[in-house]
Amino acid sequence: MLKDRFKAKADAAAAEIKEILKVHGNKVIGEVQLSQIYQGMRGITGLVSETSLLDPQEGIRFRGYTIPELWEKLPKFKNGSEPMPEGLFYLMLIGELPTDEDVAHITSVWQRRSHVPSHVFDTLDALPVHTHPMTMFVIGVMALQTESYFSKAYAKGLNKKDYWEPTFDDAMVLIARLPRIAAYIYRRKYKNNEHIEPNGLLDWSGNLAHMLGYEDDKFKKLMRLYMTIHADHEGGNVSAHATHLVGSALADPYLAYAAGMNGLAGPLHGLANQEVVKWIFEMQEALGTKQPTKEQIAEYVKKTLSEGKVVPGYGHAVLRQTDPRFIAQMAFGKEHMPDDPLVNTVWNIYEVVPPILQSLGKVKNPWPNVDAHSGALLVHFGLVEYEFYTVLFAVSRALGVLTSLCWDRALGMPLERPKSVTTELVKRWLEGKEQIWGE
Ligand code: NMX
Ligand code: MLT
Repeated sequence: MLKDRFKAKADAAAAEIKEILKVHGNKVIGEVQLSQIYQGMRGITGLVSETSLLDPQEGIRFRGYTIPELWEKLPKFKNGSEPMPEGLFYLMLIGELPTDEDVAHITSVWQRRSHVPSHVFDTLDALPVHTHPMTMFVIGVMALQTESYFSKAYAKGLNKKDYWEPTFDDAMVLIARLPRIAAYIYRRKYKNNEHIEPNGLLDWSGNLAHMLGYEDDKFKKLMRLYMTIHADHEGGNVSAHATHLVGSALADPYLAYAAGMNGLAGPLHGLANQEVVKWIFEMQEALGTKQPTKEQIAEYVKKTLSEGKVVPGYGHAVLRQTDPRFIAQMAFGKEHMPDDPLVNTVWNIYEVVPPILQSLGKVKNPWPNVDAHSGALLVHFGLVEYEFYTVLFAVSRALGVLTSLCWDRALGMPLERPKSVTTELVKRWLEGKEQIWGE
């Protein structure tokens, strides 16, 4: 059973970590500079997240595998070339590549557990239709929190050693139900409230595409790609970190995941995927053309910067190269829609923006991130409602942050509570009048 396999892996890892800490617990990792505590804690190693690791040059590795390696090694969708996010979930949870049977098992568990209780739809129906889809999404997740095994078990009295088990059960159920909630929001807001019943025979991503109303096999393929590449980006990104932080107070997985997704809804994080397409549409409008030249794009980028705005989809807090997730989407575009005008505009922007950002002399990474590309692929299939895009990111991100929460609970990770200081204390410390704790 998947649960037993996870528990065996987690017990072995916990014993190993205990031994590492016993012998090496006092070893110092890096040093913290004053500027770092004022500037977003950039570069401070302060978290453990087992599911993936980000290399600034190379990009993300999931349990040691790069995105191209995942394409080669994860089980593929039947008769297709694309791996299934179910396989990545298994890899992040267990730490080993799954077999076809492992993936089929997860698909079938998620199919069986996908029923969303009607009060969740009633809650969504009570919201004004102009509510942003990400706000609807986290409210939908919160309405579903009534189902939490963890909160019920904790209320009854739960031994610390057993925290992981209802967390695992919550993660499986929540992930299984998210496509239905996402699709309900989409159909309610954009498709006259005309809903599409789930198809219990489809895989997790295929069913999401189906319930959204996109039956093209290529769109389903895109959803499998999309759900795989957005799943995780080590532990320090806002959505993963917020989920971990809130989960560390033993908030149940619904509460913790919703907290993370509130962070994902920020324009410097996941909402950047909507901002990219909005920005391109505004550029097209301003220039009166669907296919601006590179010169026109360059002028528009400079105008954006002169207004004190960021160029959405570019830059990263850790990455220092083109995001391999951008490259994976570019490859999809080259294979399936090489002549699409919007996709070609995204590629022209990729040529134009980095030298301009570099010329500012302050942007640490002038290269595109995952969000620079994703919207254009969705527009190609007719999914033009860009405010919805971050909801798709959120469905995928559940795979990473919830497997991490299972690990947090199985390893007995404690309450997260770093020390903060005041500027008054910093000033006294600089004058040598006061010590800062931990020096
Ligand atoms: N356009 C204009 N200016 C930028 C950009 C950009 N794309 N990226 C960084 N800068 C500026 C940044 O605002 C800062 O300016 P100032 O000193 O005046 O405050 C300066 O360059 C240094 O910032 P960095 O250290 O390079 O970047 P930081 O780690 O602070 O922030 C991001 C990282 C991702 C928040 C930033 O690059 C950004 O705002 N990008 C655009 C939004 C975006 O695409 N976010 C999505 C990230 C991926 N995701 O899905 O989460
Ligand atoms: C992510 O996928 O979470 C983003 O690239 C942001 C990050 O890693 O900080």
